[in-house]
Amino acid sequence: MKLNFKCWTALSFLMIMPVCINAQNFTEQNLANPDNTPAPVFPVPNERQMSWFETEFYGFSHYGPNTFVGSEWGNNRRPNAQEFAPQTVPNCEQWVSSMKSAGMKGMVVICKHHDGFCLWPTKSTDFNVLNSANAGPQTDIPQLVSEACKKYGMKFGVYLSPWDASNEHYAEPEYITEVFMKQITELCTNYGELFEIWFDGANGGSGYYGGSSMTNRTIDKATYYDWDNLLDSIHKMQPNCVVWGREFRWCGNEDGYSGKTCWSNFDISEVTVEGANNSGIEDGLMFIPSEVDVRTTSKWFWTQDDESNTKSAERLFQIYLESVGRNATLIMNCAPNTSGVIPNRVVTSLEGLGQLLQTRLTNDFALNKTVTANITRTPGSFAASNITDNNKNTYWATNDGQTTGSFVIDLGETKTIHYVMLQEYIRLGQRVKSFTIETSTDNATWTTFATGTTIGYKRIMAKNDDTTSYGSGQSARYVRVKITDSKECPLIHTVSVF
Ligand code: FUL
Repeated sequence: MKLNFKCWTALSFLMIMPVCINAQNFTEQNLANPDNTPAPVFPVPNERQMSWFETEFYGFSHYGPNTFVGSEWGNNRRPNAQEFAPQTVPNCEQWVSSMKSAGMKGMVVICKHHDGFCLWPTKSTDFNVLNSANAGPQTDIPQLVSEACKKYGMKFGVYLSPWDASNEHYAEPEYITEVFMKQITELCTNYGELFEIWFDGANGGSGYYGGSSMTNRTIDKATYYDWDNLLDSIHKMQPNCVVWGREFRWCGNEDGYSGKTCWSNFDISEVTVEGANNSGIEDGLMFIPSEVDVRTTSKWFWTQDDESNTKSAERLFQIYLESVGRNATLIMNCAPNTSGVIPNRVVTSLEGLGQLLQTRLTNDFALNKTVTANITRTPGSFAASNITDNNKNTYWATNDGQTTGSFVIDLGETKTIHYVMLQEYIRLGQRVKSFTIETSTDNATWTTFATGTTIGYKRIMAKNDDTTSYGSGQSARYVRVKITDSKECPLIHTVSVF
């Protein structure tokens, strides 16, 4: 009797089990979703943001009257277009080729800084190159840079300061309709495709260089520029252009780092909160990823003295790890001098950075290597081998509700490794909250390489997350990544080992 009962119990278990397995595995598969694609975890990026993220690293160039008088913000001078006095038309090809040598994939050109001087022949104000000195009137900076970008296969973007410290209409509605919007329209229609438009958040309050006769120069930043309509207008003219402050955010500092925890999720109302800018907001409702802006020297505009502050290639590499390697993009300033070129010292550091990126982050030991996961989403095409197939559109996933999982990459032979790069399939939302990387030479004894929190578009982990030096690395034939917490099932599209 006892035996029979046991038999029945076992039999019923066996009969029920396939149903349970089906119930677990087929949750997301239905007629509308035959591929069992995981449901998105919102917010998710738009196409513009995806291709902006993939640009990863690009430059900008603070250049204008400030270059010739050695100031950063105009310093309350009366507007004088003659201060912009290049002896020859600047060599914008040299700007772009130097940036390319560093590994950059695009350039954002300063078209108007806070002083209000327009580096192109705009119809919106007389304070522009046409009234400048020497070769100034022949100098249409966005034109020259966009041509150079085309020639060197680089993306092209523009920086336009909303704050205009010299325009007499600033702080009045006329400035938006008759000046700012006209400038945006000229830049969006005359120079080809833009990938990014940068609107600086700086606002110097009363800051009218003409001085005391003008009062009431302060504005309400949240409403004055009519951001929502501005965004629509820009996208009508430039559908592939991401807009500063709305589609990407300032990282919260100008020292070249994003938070180790860095969510692309954010809320517009937090745009000015420094800490939030740096780490994002885990449950933020909008996808507004981080952009790190940094100088190659210590000032935004060139001065002779500041050349001695040029950062070394190693320091720039560290900045790269702490920005691109922390789920942000990196925009690096390379200020041209009065001769219209980026100084040699800066070029040397840029080239050095390009070489470091080449030698340290291109030879992927994991490419096409075998990957074994402890759990894989079924049915569907979510195999662990997707992680090393060099295809950004395939990914490994776990089943719904399974917020942890691990996989082992077999490098085939023991290597000395310095960096592990991880990428989530963020088209379906950023998910991972914590992970651990371990290595082994025998697939039995494991040593921790590094632990981290968020991954996002890209996370590059150095040993012990120490970005300060290249170090001696760690011996590894097997690399194990454990996702220890995630908002929903983790989706990992690539892991590279260098
Ligand atoms: C800041 C500006 O005030 C600096 O002059 C520079 O343009 C930098 C990129 O952004 O907020």
